[in-house]
Amino acid sequence: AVPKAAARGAFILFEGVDRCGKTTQSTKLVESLKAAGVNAELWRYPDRTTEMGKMINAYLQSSLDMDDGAIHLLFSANRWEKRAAMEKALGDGVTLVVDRYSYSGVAFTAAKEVPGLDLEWCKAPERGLLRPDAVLYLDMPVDAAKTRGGFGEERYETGELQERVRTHFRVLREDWWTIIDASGTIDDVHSKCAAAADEAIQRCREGAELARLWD
Ligand code: 2DT
Repeated sequence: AVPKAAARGAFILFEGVDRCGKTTQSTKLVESLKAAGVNAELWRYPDRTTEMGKMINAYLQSSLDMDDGAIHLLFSANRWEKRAAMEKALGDGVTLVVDRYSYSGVAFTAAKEVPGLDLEWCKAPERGLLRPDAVLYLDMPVDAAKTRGGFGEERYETGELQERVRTHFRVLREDWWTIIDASGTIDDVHSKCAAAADEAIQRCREGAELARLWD
């Protein structure tokens, strides 16, 4: 008999405003998936380790200034440079848990309210990138996020900008996203994330195909 092709991994994305718990939850999800025998890896965007990522890092830390359109395209290019590697990993059966992606890219640049850089312009360079199998949107009011130790020192870490980011996430939201109230305990939020992740992994095992943005 012809051996059955191994199932592909699932692309599971965490999105949400700063300090909503994405990093904690994505780390915890990978640990629990691995403990359950799932081949899983944690990826994050921006990926600050590449040459483009180093420029993005310098921009976020304000040691480098850049035009708003140019930095937007650089964030996007930082996803494009990893696209083949993501596709390969998923094809090899690795489930990728990803901390931020194109939706952050669009929501943040659009929040700057620069004339000409509207949502449609921001979405265009993302077209053709892999579409996540699941988006776990950790929902939290900006005021509540702020009380979690306050925002840090990086560019974009102000309440006013984060409010506009949250508004844009609401516009970008699609009905297949999983919206999770991020104000619960770490364990509560985790169990909701784990349930949504299991469901996505199952769909991939059953043959769900990888799609592309913005299908
Ligand atoms: P963290 O590394 O703390 O998540 O912050 N951003 C991110 C963009 O403006 N565009 C993007 O495409 C992405 C992925 C969000 C990274 C900061 O960079 C912003 C916060």
